[in-house]
Amino acid sequence: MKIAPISEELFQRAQNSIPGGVNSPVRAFRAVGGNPRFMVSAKGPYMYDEDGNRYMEFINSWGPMILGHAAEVVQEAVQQAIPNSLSFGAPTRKEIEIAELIVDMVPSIEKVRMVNSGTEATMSAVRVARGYTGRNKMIKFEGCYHGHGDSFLIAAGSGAITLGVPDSPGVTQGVAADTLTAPFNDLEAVKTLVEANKDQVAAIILEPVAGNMGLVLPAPGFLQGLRDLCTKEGIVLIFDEVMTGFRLAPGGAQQLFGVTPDMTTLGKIIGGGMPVGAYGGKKEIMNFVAPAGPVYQAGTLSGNPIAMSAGMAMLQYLQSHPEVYTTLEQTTTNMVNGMNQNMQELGLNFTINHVGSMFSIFFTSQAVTDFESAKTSDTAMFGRYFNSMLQRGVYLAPSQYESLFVSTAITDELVQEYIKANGEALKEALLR
Ligand code: KE4
Repeated sequence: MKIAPISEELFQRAQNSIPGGVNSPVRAFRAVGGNPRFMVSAKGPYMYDEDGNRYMEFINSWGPMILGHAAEVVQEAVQQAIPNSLSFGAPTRKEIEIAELIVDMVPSIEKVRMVNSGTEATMSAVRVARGYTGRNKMIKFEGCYHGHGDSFLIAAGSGAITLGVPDSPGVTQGVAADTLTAPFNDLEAVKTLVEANKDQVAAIILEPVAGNMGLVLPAPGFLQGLRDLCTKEGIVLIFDEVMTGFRLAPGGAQQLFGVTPDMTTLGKIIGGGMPVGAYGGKKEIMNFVAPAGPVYQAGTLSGNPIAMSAGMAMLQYLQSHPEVYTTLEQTTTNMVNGMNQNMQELGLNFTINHVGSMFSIFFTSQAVTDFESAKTSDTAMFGRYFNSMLQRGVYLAPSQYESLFVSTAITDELVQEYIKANGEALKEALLR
């Protein structure tokens, strides 16, 4: 039984000085019950909490740790950069080098601007799309999450679902009026919205593989249909690859599915664990960004040398080791096969969605293809399952509406350990 008295005490103390005791809502375990574990270190496949408990983990810091925690290649790059000061607020060679690498790796990107989070990336990309087209409206998809920018907190995914406040207070009616939503994978609904708002839609933004309602794949033809619609209507197609970028392939989901957006937003892996986001796309669009063009966007720590060192090391490794992606696909497939075997033995037919090194178990027997079907999941049972896995030393995302991530640190032996824990936890979750 993994008890965590120090984490319990720290969580009580944290709530006196930090809203909800955490610096990002989903970390608070509100969706699964119990109190969060306070971590002190992590290495490879493991995280270690204040009470000395060890967890094999599948959050990967919500994506960045694709090579496992404290990967040597990233650690060394940061350690070499630190003596040269942490930030200049002036241009550096390293920013050019990482921009050239991103242009080389991501099919849609001809020019790229570094920022400090995925939220900054998506906020900026939509502003640029509006400035470039002179139009105001944006179409997003129910259950997709693009960070906490006002325009996106409409039928948002991730923590917004967990908190049960899909339309967050503080988002004005004016802002909400310019955000249109459609069900994920429903191309006809998008066409109807575009027709009803002729020449008013600046951008369609989506996660090409949705990870924030749990993992939901694009239906065959959906991405290409959006691509064709945007080309026909002069709408900027934005792939939010904050989660899928460098995760599903060196060139992200757009490389995997062979559909090229006009703009791409990036985060997570691009910083190797440091706070980095980026947005980029066609030159003719990106040349609208200040100071090259009139659309303003700025950031004190954008492109800072430590974050660039971490990100550069991570991306260079991934570009020069493409075998990482086949390894991760095989490891994750083995995990999924083991889970399906467990469910067969227990007479369960919950839905597992999987692509590359991302997967989700939905506690529903329905196919999960959009937000509505994802919400048929039994979140109470998920909460019991989550806590049973935690007690077995397996740390999962504390919400049904999140994806899980596999790192290269997960060995065949750990796959077997995971499958064993999964079987026991499913059985236990059924009983209570
Ligand atoms: P950040 O501002 O959290 O760096 O990125 C926002 C964002 C944008 N786009 C996509 C597709 C994302 O997945 C995210 C952030 N993802 C969540 C996990 N579902 C971050 C975890 C959290 O909010 O603590």
